Amino acid sequence: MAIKEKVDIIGLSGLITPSLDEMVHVAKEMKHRKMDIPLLIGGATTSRIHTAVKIDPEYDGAVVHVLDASRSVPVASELINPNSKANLKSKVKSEYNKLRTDHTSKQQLKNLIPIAEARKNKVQIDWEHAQIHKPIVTGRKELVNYPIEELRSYIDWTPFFQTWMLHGRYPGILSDAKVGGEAKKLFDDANRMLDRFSEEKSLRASGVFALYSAQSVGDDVVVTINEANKQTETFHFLRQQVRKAQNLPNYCLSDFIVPSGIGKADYLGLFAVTAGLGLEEICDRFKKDHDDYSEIMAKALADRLAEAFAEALHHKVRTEYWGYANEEVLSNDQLIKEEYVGIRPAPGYPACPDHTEKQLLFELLEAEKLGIKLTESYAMYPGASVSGFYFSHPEASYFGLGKVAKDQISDYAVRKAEKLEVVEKWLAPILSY
Ligand code: B12
Repeated sequence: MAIKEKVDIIGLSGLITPSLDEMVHVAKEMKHRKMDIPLLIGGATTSRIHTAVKIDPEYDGAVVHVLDASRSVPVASELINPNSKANLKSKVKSEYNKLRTDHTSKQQLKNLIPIAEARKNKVQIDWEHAQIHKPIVTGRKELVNYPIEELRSYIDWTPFFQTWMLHGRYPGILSDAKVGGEAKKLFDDANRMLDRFSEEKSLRASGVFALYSAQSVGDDVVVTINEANKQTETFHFLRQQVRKAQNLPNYCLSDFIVPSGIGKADYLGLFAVTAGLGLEEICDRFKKDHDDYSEIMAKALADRLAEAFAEALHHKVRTEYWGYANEEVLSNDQLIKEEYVGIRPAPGYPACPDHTEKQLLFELLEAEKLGIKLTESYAMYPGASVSGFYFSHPEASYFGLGKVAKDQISDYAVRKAEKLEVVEKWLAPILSY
């Protein structure tokens, strides 16, 4: 297509890790076809270092990582100007070459400890005395066509303005001297569109969650999905391997669930929500009217509602379905700041970067029944969807896994009964070898 249309530049955008591998594939394919069209790389999950180490070596044409869309105009102008194109290409190639060399020497210096040692330094929780709350509702529960009106109060508006490149915190941004006028107009338009979605029932939200009894077995968490026949399934987690300062543990999410030897029952929650049902049809209508503004607005609102739904459902689970925090009283601001007990890490986030764990999550939740699909590269469709786990222990906290070593990944592949190279492919950005 790009060759047929004689395009000047190809741009690739990556939101989640699996897109990174796809970008390497595209670069290889372009080389194979002896193309010379410059390749621009951008999006939340991309980085200069990944572009330099993984993508640039696969393509002889110019490969440029652009951090911010506003930078793409000057870079694109240089790349289409015959006088500056070659210069920029050789400048970036040599910059990336240096980054690759520095990266290799830094990798060798990384201060990682053996996984056996990291496991000994797990989070210490006094399980003997821990109060574990049995959920009021166990098993799987669907929430079909959840009212959008109820989700509105859970919206975190600050990222909404970031989508429109307006920086500042809500609600202050509405009266900001510089961007206040524009922010207010966007906010009013957004609320009018939300009113319309509710009236027409054109945008719909559905979700599902499940609460299962669970125990940790090493770095894994085993859930019993059928108490009668004792059918179990296992979620696999990774442990921090960087050498820690004294008294700081090497975290793993399994540390927040009762270990199997203690003889107590604990619980793990699973969830998937979407607020993107019907969005495609809404966007098609806007496209037909060449109304780009409304199309972007609809997508931005669906993303906000998905996040709001994740927040609202977590709130309901804590206070009603699981009920371990039934006396919780928090303002919306406190909810956004996550000042509640428990966490809801999502596969792909820094504490559990393995997107492939969504496979089992989706199977157990039967999320497809709600209209949420998992693509072959573990992205969710509709895009405005979130899925993850609920941990209830008061000491459960978010953390960044950081880099991990081969000893852990080899063991992880065995636990997942997966080929090492497959595991390495999906976890490429966190491998330190
Ligand atoms: C909003 C958001 C969401 C929304 C919307 C997602 C969507 N449909 O786009 C929701 C809530 C639905 C969501 C869900 C998920 N998310 Co999310 N999300 C974000 C967040 C907070 C902002 C992304 C965003 O839209 N930014 C605004 C846009 C405008 O910025 P941008 O994408 O970076 O693009 C800018 C530049 O990068 C550049 N650019 C982008 N592309 C290109 C291309 C070219 C060629 C050029 C030149 C420039 C360029 O231009 C833009 C403007 O400057 C990021 C964290 C972050 N701060 O980046 C996480 C983030 C992307 N999400 C993440 C994850 C893991 C997920 C989930 C998998 C979690 C889960 N298990 O549910 C799901 C996946 C959803 C799916 N459909 O599969 C991770 C990805 C990590 C990874 N390495 O894989 C991030 C980085 C958070 C984190 N720190 O861990 N997410």
